[in-house]
Amino acid sequence: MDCLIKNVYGYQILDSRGNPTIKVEIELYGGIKAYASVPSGASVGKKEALELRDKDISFYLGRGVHGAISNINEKISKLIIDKPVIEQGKIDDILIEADGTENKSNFGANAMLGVSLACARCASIYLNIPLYEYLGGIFGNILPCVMVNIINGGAHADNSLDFQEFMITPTGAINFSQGLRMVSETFHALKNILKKQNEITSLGDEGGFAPNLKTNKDALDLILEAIKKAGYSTDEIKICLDVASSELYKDGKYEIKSENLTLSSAEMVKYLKHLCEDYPIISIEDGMAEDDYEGWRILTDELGEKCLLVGDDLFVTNSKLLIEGMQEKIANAILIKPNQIGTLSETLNTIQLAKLGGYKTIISHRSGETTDTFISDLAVGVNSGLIKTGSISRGERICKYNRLLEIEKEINEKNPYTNPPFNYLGENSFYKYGYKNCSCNFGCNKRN
Ligand code: 2PG
Ligand code: MG
Repeated sequence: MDCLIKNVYGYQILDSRGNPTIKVEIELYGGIKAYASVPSGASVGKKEALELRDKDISFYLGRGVHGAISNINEKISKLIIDKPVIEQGKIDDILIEADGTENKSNFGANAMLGVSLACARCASIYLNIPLYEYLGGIFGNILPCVMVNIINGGAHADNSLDFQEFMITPTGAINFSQGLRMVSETFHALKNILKKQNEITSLGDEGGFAPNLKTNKDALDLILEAIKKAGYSTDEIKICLDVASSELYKDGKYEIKSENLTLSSAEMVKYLKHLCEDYPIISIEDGMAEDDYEGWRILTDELGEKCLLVGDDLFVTNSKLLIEGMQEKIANAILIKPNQIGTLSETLNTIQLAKLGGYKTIISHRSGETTDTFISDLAVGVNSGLIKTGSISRGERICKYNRLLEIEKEINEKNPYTNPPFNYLGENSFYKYGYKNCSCNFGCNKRN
């Protein structure tokens, strides 16, 4: 049968930091071939599924992936050859069962994810439908609102900023492409401001600028200036943070080194609350450390009504941890990174659970990326409403935005009659949750 898997082949490529990662090719008896590549994080949550590395220091400083690749070519291939590629759930179940560990440490989550994603892409080609449609059917048609990282700090840059990501999000945009334009113009305005201040304009791992600013507030002030310079207001563009605070948490305290502060959980919440009062911040990711459940509780009580509180290290795309979080009533949104859990089916399961529990979902890249655009299709397919995939620079980030532009065009062509609501959550919602397709005479060019 044409849809049966004939061959599975894993091989090494490099990610955006120049470290080895995995690309997988799936070939069907019918002749179709498809590929998927696996990203890699720098600030990795303790409970993430295991990324299998060789640890041979003489080869790529221990970051080789030969072991994971031979698991694909010698073990996983035998398990799924001759299986129908359209049975994603069964394929993933086979991988999970044969791996047999809680954290995918046998095959490696990198090996499993490459195979899992390549199968989905192959199935979509076999069925002759776009990947987002394969994932979401005709129901998957909301373009996500972007959270764009324009200043990098923490583990992603060699500068003095404690917070890992300072992002902007175009809440005033009426469709995806207009939003992208707004953040691009702001990114370039920021570059000009930095140049004028003789600050370095070199880029961090995710393509945002990595200036040596004294405090986190200095970064926020610069962003406000850039928004204004680009001709927008803070009604139209808001700020999102990834504090990545597991990295700042030492012996039960949060160390904000740039400001010489050592804070208890309650004090850290106060610090974040003040930032939200002083700046148009609508989303805080990992505001508290992955183990600090009590801190998360205080944070959620204080800011849960006004701000997206996003669990990244806290939930690591793991449905069990998400359920625990829901029971504890902590956070109100989850970052979704497929390589944190290791298969597409488990990723979809966590997304579904989040939606049922009223938690918002943000599909996310990793800091070490490839030019694979799977997450763009995933964001539309599951109507995530939000995506974070780095800055408006560096090819491995831009390709995800460009894929979303393509999808936007395709959806517009298919359903030009659909009435585009401006904000799914009503006028008073504090953030934007995606765009339905928009007929362009409705106002997309309003700002021209
Ligand atoms: C994060 C991610 C992506 P990393 O913390 O959210 O921005 O970084 O891939 O290094 O974990
Ligand atoms: Mg994060």
